[in-house]
Amino acid sequence: MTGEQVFEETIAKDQRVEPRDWMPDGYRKTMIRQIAQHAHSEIIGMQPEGAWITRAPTLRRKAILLAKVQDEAGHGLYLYSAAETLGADRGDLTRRLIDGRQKYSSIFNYPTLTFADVGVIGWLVDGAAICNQVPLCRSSYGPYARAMIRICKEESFHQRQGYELLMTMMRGTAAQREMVQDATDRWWWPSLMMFGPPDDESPNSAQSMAWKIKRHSNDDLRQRFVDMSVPQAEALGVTLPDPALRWNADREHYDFGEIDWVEFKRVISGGGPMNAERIAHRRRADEDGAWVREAAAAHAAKRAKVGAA
Ligand code: FAQ
Repeated sequence: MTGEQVFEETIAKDQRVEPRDWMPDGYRKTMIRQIAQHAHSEIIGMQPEGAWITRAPTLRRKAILLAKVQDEAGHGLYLYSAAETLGADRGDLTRRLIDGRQKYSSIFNYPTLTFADVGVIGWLVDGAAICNQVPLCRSSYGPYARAMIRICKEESFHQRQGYELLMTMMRGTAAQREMVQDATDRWWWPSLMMFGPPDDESPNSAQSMAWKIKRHSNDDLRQRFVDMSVPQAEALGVTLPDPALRWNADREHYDFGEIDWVEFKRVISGGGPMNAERIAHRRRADEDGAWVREAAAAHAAKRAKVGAA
């Protein structure tokens, strides 16, 4: 059998493609694109919540938040390693991010204005991430699918910590309840955008689904997330900011209003409220870390020389 036939059979049989296997160039390119965007999202995604670490209201909340943000860093590094199994270079991927040649999730281009945002990010953003990523545990590329298993377990903890934080605030003062409602109002629509453009405007979906990289369409996962979130909002006592949101007994799903796709396009092309700041911060961190990478490389070269002698 040719490499191509083996690849086709692997996909047809729902088995995993592994790094040394033959794969079409397009498959490799798509996987590098998706994994890199995902890794960049985790790394840039440290910033909105990271901004609250020094201002967390109690030691307990600070410890939880610190652990969560560290987890995001871990996910990013884990995913860059998965991209490296496809021949990508980590430094090159970082440069592409900083130069605006590769994307990261639109959601991280919004500001975190109060501590309630930390709770709402856990509830809605991690909630959406889980919804999108659980099916990716069955994605056809082995290293990515396996990375997703661990990442999803940690995202579940993140989602619960967010929801628990919001529950606590909702039991607090009227001002705290208002903060939770305000944060929900600001994050709800951007969370729905995390699932990507509508199916009929998603250029990558058909091929990615044929290759079993994606298991469900953008719209199907978005609907799943809406259905999951409505009862959670009710239990919490907040209103989701969508007057069109209502149960549709025929479809057995919630109907919801029109997403502002103009805003989505603006944010993914660099025009969101925090795009410039997020990238500037990442660039600064990269420049500040240059000496560490140089020192590590020099040390490794020295050791290799000693080893060779
Ligand atoms: N933002 O043809 P499609 C997290 C791009 S969770 C920015 O539908 P595809 C955890 C798309 O890349 C967030 N760009 O694309 C966390 C494509 O661009 P290109 C990360 C978006 O790939 C929580 C173009 O639009 N999760 O970080 C977005 O088939 C809390 C056309 O779109 C993942 O990355 C968007 N929202 O489907 C961390 C999950 N949507 O390169 C910290 C893995 C679409 O062709 C705190 N990724 N685009 O120019 C996926 O499942 C998919 O890549 C989709 C997009 C569903 C995101």
